[in-house]
Amino acid sequence: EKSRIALPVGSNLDRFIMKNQEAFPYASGELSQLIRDLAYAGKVVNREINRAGLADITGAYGNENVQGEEQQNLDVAANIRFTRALKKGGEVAAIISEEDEEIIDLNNPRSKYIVAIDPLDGSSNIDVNVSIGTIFSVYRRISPQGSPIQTEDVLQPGSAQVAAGYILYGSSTMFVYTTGKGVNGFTYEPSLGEYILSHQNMKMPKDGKVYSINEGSYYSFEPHVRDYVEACKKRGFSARYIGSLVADFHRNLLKGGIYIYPSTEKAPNGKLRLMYECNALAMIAEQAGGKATDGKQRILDIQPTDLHQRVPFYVGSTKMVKEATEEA
Ligand code: P6P
Repeated sequence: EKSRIALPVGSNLDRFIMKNQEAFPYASGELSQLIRDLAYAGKVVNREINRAGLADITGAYGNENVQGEEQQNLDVAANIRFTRALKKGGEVAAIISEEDEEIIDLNNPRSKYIVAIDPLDGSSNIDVNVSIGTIFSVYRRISPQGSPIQTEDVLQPGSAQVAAGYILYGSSTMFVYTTGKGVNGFTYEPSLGEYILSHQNMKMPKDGKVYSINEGSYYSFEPHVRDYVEACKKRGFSARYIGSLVADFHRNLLKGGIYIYPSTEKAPNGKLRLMYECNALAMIAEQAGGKATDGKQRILDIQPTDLHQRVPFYVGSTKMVKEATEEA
């Protein structure tokens, strides 16, 4: 559906949010403020990432996160920045994060929103100066405002998202998000401290010639995945796998392509997390005309059972996702 917002490219995120809010008559401004709070935290994290090489805060933190992964300093710093910004912003009641085993209750009982976030995905790439990203989903809480947070508030299917997006800390830093009326991309201009509207009403090509998958696990893929990889090679498609989900996803969104993290022997449910990686990118993909499944069902239809559950992830150009999964 064509984005309702028509602003000249070059407009900034604040003005876009304001116009977007006008487009939602019932909007009372809390979601707009929440998006601003995320965008602000993204500016702070962007600055810390750009200094990481010098400030010697990249080296492994010595702790492990709930995933058992070495926690990089920046992982921890980013989680603190986003949590603090959302708490101070006052619009979010609770957060689930890749970096925290349990639900983070922000003690904002009057707030009506829940955020699921991967503060810094691909953090193992920090030390080698490869692009990394923040991924976020926003839900409306189900239990009454003022009451304690319930599991039902945080384990909602992706189809219940009221907003989703990512920040890509790449050759330039971009803020890309949707509130269900199309996808819009903003490029950060550090000298102004502003996100400038650079990609209005983004659409993912229906087909593509780029496939992103870790072929190092080829022999532990399911047969239909091996068959699809072979088909891509026979057609001379380009293999592009950055090892950083947001970077691969963003390129495929712009140019067409498919990203696959399938079930493997080591990771029978794949590696990526439903709540704070797959759901957000699945909403962005669908809003841009693409597709996202776990190989059998629409990602956004999956009823979560655990904060940190993994799902196989096929996301990108509709024609490619259909062909790569078991759909005819
Ligand atoms: P592998 C990074 O750790 C990440 O979560 C994604 O950003 C990336 O696409 C994937 O995992 C890489 O995983 O197993 O291929 O190294």
